[in-house]
Amino acid sequence: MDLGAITKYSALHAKPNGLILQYGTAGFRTKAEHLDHVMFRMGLLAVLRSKQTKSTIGVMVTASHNPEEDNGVKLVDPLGEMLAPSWEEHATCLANAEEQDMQRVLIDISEKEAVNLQQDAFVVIGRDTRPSSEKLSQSVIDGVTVLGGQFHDYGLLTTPQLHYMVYCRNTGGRYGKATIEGYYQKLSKAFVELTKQASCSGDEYRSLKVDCANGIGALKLREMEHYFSQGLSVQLFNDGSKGKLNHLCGADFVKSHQKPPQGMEIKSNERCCSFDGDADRIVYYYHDADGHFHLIDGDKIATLISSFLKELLVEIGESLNIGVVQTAYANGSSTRYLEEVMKVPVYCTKTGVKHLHHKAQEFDIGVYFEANGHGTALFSTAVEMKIKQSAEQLEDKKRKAAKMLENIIDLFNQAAGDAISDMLVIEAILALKGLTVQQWDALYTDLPNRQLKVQVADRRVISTTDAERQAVTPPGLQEAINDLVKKYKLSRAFVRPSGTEDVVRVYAEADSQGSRLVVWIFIIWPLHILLKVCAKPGQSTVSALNRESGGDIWQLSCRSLSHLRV
Ligand code: 16G
Ligand code: MG
Repeated sequence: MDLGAITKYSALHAKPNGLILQYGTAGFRTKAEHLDHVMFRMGLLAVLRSKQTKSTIGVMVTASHNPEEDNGVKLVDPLGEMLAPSWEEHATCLANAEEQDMQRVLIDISEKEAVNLQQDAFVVIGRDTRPSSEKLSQSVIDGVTVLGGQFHDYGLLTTPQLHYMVYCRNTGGRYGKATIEGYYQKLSKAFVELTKQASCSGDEYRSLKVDCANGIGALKLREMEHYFSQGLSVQLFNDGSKGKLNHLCGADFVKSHQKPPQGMEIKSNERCCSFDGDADRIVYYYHDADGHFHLIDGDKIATLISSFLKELLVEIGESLNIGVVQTAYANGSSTRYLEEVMKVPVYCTKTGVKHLHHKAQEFDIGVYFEANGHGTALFSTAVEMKIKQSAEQLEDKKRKAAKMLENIIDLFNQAAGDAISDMLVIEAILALKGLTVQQWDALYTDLPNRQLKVQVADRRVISTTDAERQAVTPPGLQEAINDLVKKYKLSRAFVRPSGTEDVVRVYAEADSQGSRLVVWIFIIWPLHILLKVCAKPGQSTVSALNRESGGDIWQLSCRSLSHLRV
């Protein structure tokens, strides 16, 4: 380690005084102008991680669905997974070390993790389309270089594409070729093979409108579309030619506002989808004949995928263990449908892809999705081998199903949830099953639900257990939620501190009887208590609520809270 060079270069990427950042659910994220030192230091850390694992490590510069002015960075571990938790702590320490402590922190990490500093290191880098991303990824490269690491800069990539590259490079090419061309070819070949087998290939199944959130997804889908155009024609909106990244568009906007993105014309019953800013999330939606908007979120995507996989397994005659992984945000109807109708076991983990991914690895086939549209399916190596054999050996009908499964396995990005790959999986399944978007939507009816975010003085006053479904502190909060929830059918509510923003998130759902009012009361009640405990100084409960709901809550809160005692 050339400590002199590190100190010299670090001074060119100086840390702003007093700035403390945390490696959160999906890495570091904040205003782009505060991130130069973090990028340089994550370049250093990636080299150490690469030396320790003797593998290629990825660094992605993106802030996903955050506003354009923000940016962020996350490290990708050898099998395309999120960084191991112990290294998240190292990342936080390194990012927050004062200039004069940097060397010591680097040495500490190397010693704690028994890093052989003589080992070679290789880092691959990708970035999204934010104006700040190019310069920030150059700072990552500075960090890699000063520690003697080799690197390959892929330039503009979606986040899941970078995960794919890392996975390919560390599995000797068995997973695929670590080039953008390799990614396009692998997915498109599987998709075209699958759609060739579809009996219904009318126009309805062939065309799809895609809102690209004015982000990297547009660029990459445009590059890729001619590879799969035999099976699907995509019409891109919010492609970055004029609008602002994630502004009034994209998967996060559509999911949280439960309305279509701006900049997209939707005719009734047309199938549409939205990516987020780095194209690792996808949600579908349509307008019915009466002009009502219908959102098809991650829960329904998981249901479609897992039921299709289960049907194929039955046809092949394989009894493999298949599980679905969700978070507390999964709509209660989806969980009931999966467990009771489809008889598929469902598991709940904390929010954040790393938790779901980890749980999904326990099954022969693990399908995981967050309601917000982030997810994929994982297949164990044993399953992949078994299906490959079946596709060669079984007799006709079974062979056809095994072949289909083989292609579906290739079509999933098993390194990370991937909007492009998920979109192609969904389109293939709809075409193969001859399902319209309305039929898919009708699998079950979502319980009415609401989500809210609230700023509090210190979100850490709230701690949770049971996969974030129960609040442990502040005292009294969970009891208040319980008291209220038990009065309404199929109702559920929870409060959790966000891992990506300085806010508290609140979720509630109940059956459709008096849905809107009931759901708002659910939210108002625990929040009322919550804000009494930890409101920002000078902020009144109602004004905070009112601001969050855009005024919607004011009248309701007056009426519905007047008879409740807090
Ligand atoms: C990040 C997470 C996502 C989570 C979201 C909200 C990854 C790759 N992404 O986008 O899983 O749902 O943050 O998290 O992990 P929050 O509610 O804790 O802010
Ligand atoms: Mg994202």
